[in-house]
Amino acid sequence: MKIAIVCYPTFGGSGVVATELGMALSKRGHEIHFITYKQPVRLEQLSGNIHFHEVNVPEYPLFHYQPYELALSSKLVDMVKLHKIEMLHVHYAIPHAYAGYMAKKMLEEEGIYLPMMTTLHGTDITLVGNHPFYKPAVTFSINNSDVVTSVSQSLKADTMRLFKLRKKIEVVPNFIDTSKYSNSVSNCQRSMLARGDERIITHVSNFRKVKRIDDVIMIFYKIQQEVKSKLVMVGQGPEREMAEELVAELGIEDKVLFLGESHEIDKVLSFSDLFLLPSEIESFGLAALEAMVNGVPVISTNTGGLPEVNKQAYSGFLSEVGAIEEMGRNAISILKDDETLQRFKTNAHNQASIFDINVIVPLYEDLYKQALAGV
Ligand code: GMT
Repeated sequence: MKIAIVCYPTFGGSGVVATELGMALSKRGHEIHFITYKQPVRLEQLSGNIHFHEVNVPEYPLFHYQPYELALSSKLVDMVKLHKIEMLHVHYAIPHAYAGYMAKKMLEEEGIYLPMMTTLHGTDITLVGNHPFYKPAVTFSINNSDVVTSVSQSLKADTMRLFKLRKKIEVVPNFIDTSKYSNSVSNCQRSMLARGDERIITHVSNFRKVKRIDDVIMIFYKIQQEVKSKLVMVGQGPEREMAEELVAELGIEDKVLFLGESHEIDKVLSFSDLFLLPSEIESFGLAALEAMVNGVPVISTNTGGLPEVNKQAYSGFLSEVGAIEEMGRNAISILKDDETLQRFKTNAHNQASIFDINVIVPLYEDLYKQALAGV
């Protein structure tokens, strides 16, 4: 199949899922066209059947806001005609489903049928999409997609609750390539982050409010009082400054490392003993899955899709949002001895394999086939 993928090309979960999906589909023989404003960060190489088409939005002084949707829908029309693309898959409803629908309509005028799949990732529904400023347009573009998928049962339920939809939603969870996981940790590289007798606790996110970065720091504060440990913070975003200030206030600067955005997340995770994800909202929690595949147990909240990913007292523990004390205690109970930690690590890896790329990607392929057949 010739498939166009529209996504955000940044470090965010939806862009990562879209990129990994495109790369996996290309390995399965499909021709993939990424159409976005920058080459996606995780797009390793542009091979014979992976293409990237940049959407340019020229600055024009009359416009207070540059019309990205217009440029994207025009680019889609051109690329579909040029490369004879058969299927459009947009990730994150805003504004991609809206632009995709416009492209679909323009192509229809020329007698070209382009089925569109919209994958809902989370904040496009729960935070941004639900805002009254966007809601009518988001409702319209979901209802006019040929196939709609969500990344968890929880996000499906939220979407049905928040929007008036006549469209069926298929659940296709986030996935992970378990074959990429390596069990070998070099002590030399690990020692750059922590001493041999210290546990490594990790958090990876875009440091937005919804990730409750202050809770991450406070949970770690509890842990380090009882367990020799270091906290490794990976990512960048609006809450980083606040986090650094809180770390200084608590006097634990020598125990917390801020690495910023990194292309070596798997390496950091392979050294890690525990992952913290105390989010306010999380439609799935790809970061938790990436930790688990590396054999890292997860302390998370029980919000959104997290209970579909992290299993209580097996791959980690789940608590109410803001339950810092409990999350700290649960973390210590995993870290306290090597035997318990090893058991949780093995469980975490086993739990991740449920979401293996070879199980999930065929679900998307089946839906593409149905859309092409007009089912
Ligand atoms: O919150 C993020 O890390 C970014 C965000 C995005 O839209 O890129 O991630 C969302 O999509 C991911 C991939 O489907 C999910 O795993 C994340 O749980 C979801 N984030 C939220 O719901 C807050």
